[in-house]
Amino acid sequence: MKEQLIHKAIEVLENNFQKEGFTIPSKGLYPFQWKWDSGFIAIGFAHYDVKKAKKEIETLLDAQWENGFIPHIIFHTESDTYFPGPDFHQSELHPKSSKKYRSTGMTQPPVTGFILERLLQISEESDDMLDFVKENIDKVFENHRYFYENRNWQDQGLVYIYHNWESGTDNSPMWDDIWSTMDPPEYTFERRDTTHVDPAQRPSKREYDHYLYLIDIAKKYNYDDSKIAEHSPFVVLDPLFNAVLIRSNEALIKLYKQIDGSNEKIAYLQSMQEKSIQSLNSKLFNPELGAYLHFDARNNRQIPYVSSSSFAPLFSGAPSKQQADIVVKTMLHKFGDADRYLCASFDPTHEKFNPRKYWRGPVWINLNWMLYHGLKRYGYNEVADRIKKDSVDLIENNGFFEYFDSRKNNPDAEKNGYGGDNFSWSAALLIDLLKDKP
Ligand code: 2M8
Repeated sequence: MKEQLIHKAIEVLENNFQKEGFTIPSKGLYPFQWKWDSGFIAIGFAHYDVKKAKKEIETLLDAQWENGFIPHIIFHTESDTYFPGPDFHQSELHPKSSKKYRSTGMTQPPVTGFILERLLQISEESDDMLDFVKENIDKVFENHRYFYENRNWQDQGLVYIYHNWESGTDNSPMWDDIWSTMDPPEYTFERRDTTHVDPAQRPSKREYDHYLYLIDIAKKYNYDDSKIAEHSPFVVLDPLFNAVLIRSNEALIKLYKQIDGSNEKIAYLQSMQEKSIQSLNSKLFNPELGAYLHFDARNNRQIPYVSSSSFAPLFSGAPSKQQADIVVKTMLHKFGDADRYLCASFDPTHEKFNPRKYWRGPVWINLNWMLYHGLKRYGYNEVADRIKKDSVDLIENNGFFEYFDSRKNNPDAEKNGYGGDNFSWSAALLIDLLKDKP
C-alpha cells in the first residue's frame, strides 16, 4: 500500500515537472514556479531523482534579484490560465529586479535554508549534495540578509510582510480586520482560478480587489520596501513566516559550520537569530490564547485569532519547553477533537472557521509536515504521529488534493479533498513522510 501511494505521488510530480527545469504546483490553476512550493517539491524529488531536486532549487535561485530578494512567483512561460500575471505585477519597476525572468514583486516564506539541510539529510550526506550546498548556500544567505536589511520591522528581528500572498495563507480570516480598514476600488478583471476550482473553495471577488490594491500600492512606490512599509495598510509580522526564517537561519548556521564556511556569515546569522527568537517569543506569543499570533504592525495590535500558523514556531525551535507545552495544549484543545483530522488551518471553534474554503479551515499538507517535525523536535511523539497518520489517510482516501476537510464525518460531501488536484507539494511531502527518515 505504502509503495503504491509513493508510486502515485511520483507520477504527480513527474507530470507537473516542466522542461524549463521547475515544477508547477497544479496544472491549470498554478502554471508557474512558486517559491515555497519549489522547496517542498525538491524534498520529494530528493528521494528518487536527485538531479530534479537540485534543478528545482537552482532554477528558483536563478531568479534571485540583485538585492538578494527571491520572488514568490517566477513566470517562466506564457500562460493565460492564471490571474494576475506578469503584466499586472510589473516587478521590473524595482531597479534590482531580475533581468532574466519576469516575476512578482512579493515573496513567500524563506524555506530554502532548511530545504538545503533536508536535501543533504535525504542524500545521507553525500559528497555530491554537499557540493550542491556549497555552490548555493551563499545565495540563500543573501536572501536572509535581504530580509534583515529591508524587512526588519523597527529593527526587532521580525520580518514584516506587506501582502497576504507573502504569508502563503492567502485568504486566512487573519486578514479580515485589515480588509475592513481598507476600501479598494472595484477592479474589472477575469478570474481564472474559479474556472479550475469551485468558487465556494476560493477567495471572493471582493477579497481579490484588496489583493490587487495592495499590489498597486507597491507598484506606486516601485516596490521600494521602506516606502511600502510606510504607506501600505497591510504590514504584518506573521508567526509562520518568521518561524520559517528562524528554522532556515538555524539550518544555514549548521551547514556553514559543516562546510567550513565564512565565520563572518555565521556570526551575522547568529546575532540575527538571537534577536528574532527573542522578539518572536515576546511580541507574538500570547499566553491567554496559548498560541503565537499575527501582529498587525500598521495598527499596532496582535490579531486575536488562532490558526495553524500559530503553531509553526514549534518547527523553528524558538519556543521554550513551557511555551511549547502551552501551544500543543491549545492545538489539541481547539483543533484536536477525535472526530477531526489534524491540523485545520484555522481555529475550528471560531465562527470564522470554514471547513471547505482554502486557508479558512481546511488541512494543508505543508503545514502538517512542518508541525510534524516541530512536534517531534519537542518530544510530542504521539501528536506528531497522529499528524503524520492524518496526512497520509487524507491523501490515501481522497487523492493528492491541495487541501482537505478536517471533519472525519463530513456530512455534505462525498469527497474531502478540495482545490487543485494532483497537487505537487501534497505528493512531495507524502513521499517524505512515508520514507520517514529522521
Ligand atoms: C496559493 O496562492 C496563490 C497566490 O500566491 C493563488 O491563490 O493564486 C497559496 O496556497 C500559496 O501558499 C501557494 O504557494 C500557491 C501555489 O500553490 O497557491
